[in-house]
Amino acid sequence: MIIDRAEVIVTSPSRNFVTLRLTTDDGLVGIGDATLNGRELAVVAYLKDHVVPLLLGRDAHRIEDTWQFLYRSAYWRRGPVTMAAIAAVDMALWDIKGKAAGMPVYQMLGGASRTGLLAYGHASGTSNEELFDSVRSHQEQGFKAIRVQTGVPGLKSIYGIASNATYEPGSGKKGRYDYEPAVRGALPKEEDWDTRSYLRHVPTVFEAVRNEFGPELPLLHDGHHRMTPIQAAQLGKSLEPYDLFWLEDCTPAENPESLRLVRQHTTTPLAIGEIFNTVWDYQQIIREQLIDYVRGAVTHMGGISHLKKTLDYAAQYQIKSGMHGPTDISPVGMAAAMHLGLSIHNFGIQEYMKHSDRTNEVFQQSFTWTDGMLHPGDLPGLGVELDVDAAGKYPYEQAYLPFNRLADGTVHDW
Ligand code: EZ4
Ligand code: CO
Repeated sequence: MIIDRAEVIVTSPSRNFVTLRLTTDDGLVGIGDATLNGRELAVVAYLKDHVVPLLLGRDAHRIEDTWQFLYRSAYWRRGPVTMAAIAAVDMALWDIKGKAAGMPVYQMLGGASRTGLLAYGHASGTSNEELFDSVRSHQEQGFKAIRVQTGVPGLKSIYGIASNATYEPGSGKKGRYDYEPAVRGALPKEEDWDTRSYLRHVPTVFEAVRNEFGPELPLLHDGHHRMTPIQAAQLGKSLEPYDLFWLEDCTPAENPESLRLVRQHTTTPLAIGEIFNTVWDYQQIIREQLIDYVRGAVTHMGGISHLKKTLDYAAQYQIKSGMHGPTDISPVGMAAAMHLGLSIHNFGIQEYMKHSDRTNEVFQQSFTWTDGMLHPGDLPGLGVELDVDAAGKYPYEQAYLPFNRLADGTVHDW
């Protein structure tokens, strides 16, 4: 089973996606997600110029050896571009192995450890009424756990709030925060930020949500790296009465020491790592039990093989998975997350945002969504097919994530 074709396919149905497609000499096709939001073409170049030539002629069965070869032979290690490229190769090879074996990938990872994956959706609003509507609409869609993001009085525009986002053209649907459709353009959009206003306002919103929806509903919140350690400690403490499932990215992720300080002050569970790339980024915070959930994505953590190693390590410390699942993870990356999540023992929760109809036209999927639970389905491999003709209708368009400035113009973490 020799890899005799490797193509990199860029498509932008509602946002940009990068897919690696491998074909073997016996005609099996595997696909992997290499999407790095806002920096997509860097991964395309890495794959086309430096990975594709190394793959041709290799045995498609040798997933671990190919991973180690791509990681170690480059000399330059880690980083989002390299690890997204390796992730795509890893996913595509698991897809091929599944098809060769006639088994869904989760079966090859040890089989199902549960019947389905609890998933959380994203509710948001600039006012409490709008937020409550959004929570209700997510409950109507079946979500049993909900992330809550709120506008802050005095701030014009905050990432994560639906009403600030563009609307799906012609759909009549309310805007979504996640920029699907992505905000196309040559420059990132600038937003404003004030941490003190945020820290004052957020606990009042969680109190209102608990009063409205009761104590049972699991609630999550994403701090999006905006706080200093002591501010994060303050927020974690002030949210304790509202029993959060997790507080995500409370401080910038580069400095693991920050989390020690946060931990000393609050029992609010912490989730970290959507921008991490390797087990080494997690090593200290897992060993010192500074987090409760690993947020890494299969797409950005070197694929199924490497994220599984990370999650197995975390399992020793009772730390669970909370894999990143925004719409900038393609349906291929989401399927990989579902196979991994179904098989590991220490699954926690899966982030899930529905892709647009156009994205679903390009990526034909077999996962199911039943009563708030995801399941990857039982087709051999990952269970996702890329319609190359449909993909070709939507060429790449430059799009950026937004960024923050404080009132005095200082660039802030966001
Ligand atoms: O900002 O996916 O938890 N989810 C998030 C996301 C990320 C984007 C980055 O590409 O924080 O919305
Ligand atoms: Co996040």
